[in-house]
Amino acid sequence: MLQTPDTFVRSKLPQISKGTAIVHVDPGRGARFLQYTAELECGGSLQPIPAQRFAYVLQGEARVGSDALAPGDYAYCPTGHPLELIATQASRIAVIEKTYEPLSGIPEPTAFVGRESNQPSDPLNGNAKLRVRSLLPVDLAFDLAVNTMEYDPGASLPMVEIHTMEHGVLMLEGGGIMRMNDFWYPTGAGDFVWMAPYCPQWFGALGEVPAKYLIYKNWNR
Ligand code: UGY
Ligand code: MN
Repeated sequence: MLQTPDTFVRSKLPQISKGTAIVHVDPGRGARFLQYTAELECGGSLQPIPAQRFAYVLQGEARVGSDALAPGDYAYCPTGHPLELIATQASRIAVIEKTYEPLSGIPEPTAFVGRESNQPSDPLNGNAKLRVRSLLPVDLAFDLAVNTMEYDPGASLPMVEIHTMEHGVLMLEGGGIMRMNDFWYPTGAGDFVWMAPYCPQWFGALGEVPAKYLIYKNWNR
């Protein structure tokens, strides 16, 4: 599924105070997670939920506990954790919420905040023109992965992938061509893409500036 900003509809969610959500995908569509963009007023917040949450600041500024979050900063909260994310300016936040799948003998991860620019930028399969940053630790306790992928113009995935993981993909910068099944879609900053498990997929960057997306997948289970 490709959603472009001209089709976005704002709605209310109980976990958002003083703000609205652009719900991108949820179980009603067949996804096993919820992804939305929260548009918060100054003072608006994301309230605790009975699921784990990953929140990445797209625009504005927010606070989680005593930590200030700027664009590119993010917070992870395990199920029901009482931490709120509070917007200290009008802000746009990319949010992923997922029911945690426990693993016997391994405790659920604890809450933390991170900064994308502090994470190593690794070439994918040795290709320095396609760089991946893992925003969550390599740890079996996490049942999800959230990465950013940055493609120099002309760079592309080395193969058409088919895999058990599903994806939520938020285009952050630049653009290119996204292949899903036998369709080839022009995609650019602001677009959202959901790929079901086993959806054949490929991306190649076009244009003058690098293309970058935030990508979720179920992981480690
Ligand atoms: O992590 C991934 O599966 C990633 N390479 N998929 C994608 O970019 N469509
Ligand atoms: Mn993939």
